[in-house]
Amino acid sequence: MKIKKIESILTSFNRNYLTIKIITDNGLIGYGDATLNGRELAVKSIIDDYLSNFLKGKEADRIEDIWQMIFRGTYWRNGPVLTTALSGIDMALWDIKGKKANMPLYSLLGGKCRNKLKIYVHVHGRNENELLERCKKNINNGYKVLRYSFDTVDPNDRETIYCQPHQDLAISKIEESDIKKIQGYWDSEVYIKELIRITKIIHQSFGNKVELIHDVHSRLSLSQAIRLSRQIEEYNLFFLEDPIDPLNKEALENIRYHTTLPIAFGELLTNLYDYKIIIANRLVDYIRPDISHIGGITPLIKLSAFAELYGIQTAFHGPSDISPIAHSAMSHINFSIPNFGIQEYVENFDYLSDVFKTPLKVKDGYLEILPKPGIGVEVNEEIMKEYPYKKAFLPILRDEMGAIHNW
Ligand code: KDG
Ligand code: MG
Repeated sequence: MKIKKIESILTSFNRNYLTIKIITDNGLIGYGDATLNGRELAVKSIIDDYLSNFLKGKEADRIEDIWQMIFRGTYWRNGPVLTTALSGIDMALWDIKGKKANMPLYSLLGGKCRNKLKIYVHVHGRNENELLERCKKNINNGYKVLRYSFDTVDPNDRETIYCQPHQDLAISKIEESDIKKIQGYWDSEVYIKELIRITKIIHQSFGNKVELIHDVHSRLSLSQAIRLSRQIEEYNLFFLEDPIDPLNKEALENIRYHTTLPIAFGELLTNLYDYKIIIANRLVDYIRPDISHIGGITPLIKLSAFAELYGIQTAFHGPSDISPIAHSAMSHINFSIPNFGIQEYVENFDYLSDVFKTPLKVKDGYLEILPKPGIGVEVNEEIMKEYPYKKAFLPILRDEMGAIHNW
C-alpha cells in the first residue's frame, strides 16, 4: 500500500484549519490536522513544496520510518512548522492504517482502558457576574471540571481591561490592530490580586459541585507564580496550567518545592525531547502536549508511556485552534492509555459537525466514542471549498512600558 497523493486543504470557518489528506494506491484516504494558529501558510508550504513529493511512493504502513525520515532525515530536526506538518501526516497515516485493518485507532493501540473520558471546558466572563452565571450554566449542563478566566478592570485606570487568555482571544482571526481596542497593557500584579479574589468566590459558590482549572498562560515570573500558587492552594484546583514561561521550564522545580497545587504544563513544547527533564524529574502532575504540534499520534503514544512510568497523567492540549480531527485522534489515545487524567474540550464545535463528522459525543461532562475505523472523522470537502483561508494573527501583549509580554 503506497502513498499516491497528499493534499493540504486550508479552510476558514470561525477560524483557520489545515487538513492533510493522504490517498493510497489502493484507494484508502486518511485525514490529519496540521493547523498552526497564525502560521498556517508556512505549514502548507512545507507540505506542498517539500514533503508531498518526498512522500509519494512510500509505504503508507511504515509510519515510524516516515516519522523519523521527516523529523531527523531533513537534518534540521524540530521547529513547530515542521512538527505541525509532521503531525498532520502522522494522523493521516494512522487513519489509513485503522481503515485498512477496519479497526478504530483505540483498538490498534491496545483497546479501551475506560468507557468515557472526563473533559473540561472553558468558561470566560467579561466580569464577575457573567463568569459566575456561565459557571452555573456549565455545571447544569453536566460538566465536572471548568477552566475559568475573566477580564479584569485596572483599578487605577478604568479604561484599561486586562483580558485573560481564553478561546475567543486565541482566535487567529484577530488582527493586531483589533487587539489594541480590547486590551491595553498587561499588569501581572493586578491579575494576581483579581485571580485570588475570583478563585475564592467561585470556590465558595460552586466548590462542592465542580473542580477548577486556571491557565496562567506563561504570563508570570517565577516568584509571582510561586506567590500565586501558595495563595490559591487552599481552593484545591484540579490543576494550575503553565504558571511560568516554557523557555524556563527547569524552574518548575522551584514551584514544586513551594506548593502542593497540581501543575499542568507543556502545550508550547513542540519537541518530544523537551519533555525529558519534565517527566524524569517529576516537575509536573499533568503533561499537556498538543497532538497537532508535537508530531501527531506516534510521539504522543511514546510520551504517554514515558509519563506513565513516573506516575504522571495526561491532559492533552485541546483548544478550538486545532481541528475536530485532532480532537478525535487524541481521544483514541486517551481511551487506550492507563494514565489518562483529563481532556480539554471545545463544547462549541457543533457548528462544524457538517464539515467534520466526528465519532465523539459529549454526555454529562464526559466524552464517548463510536467504534468507527481509523480516527473515524468523515470530512466534507465540498463544504470546505466554500470557506477559503483568511489571513489572521494571534494577539500580542505588551507591558505598561510598551515591551512585549508573554501572551
Ligand atoms: O493558539 C493558542 C491557544 O492554543 C491557547 O491560547 C489555548 O492556552 C490554551 C489552552 O490551554 O487551551
Ligand atoms: Mg493553555
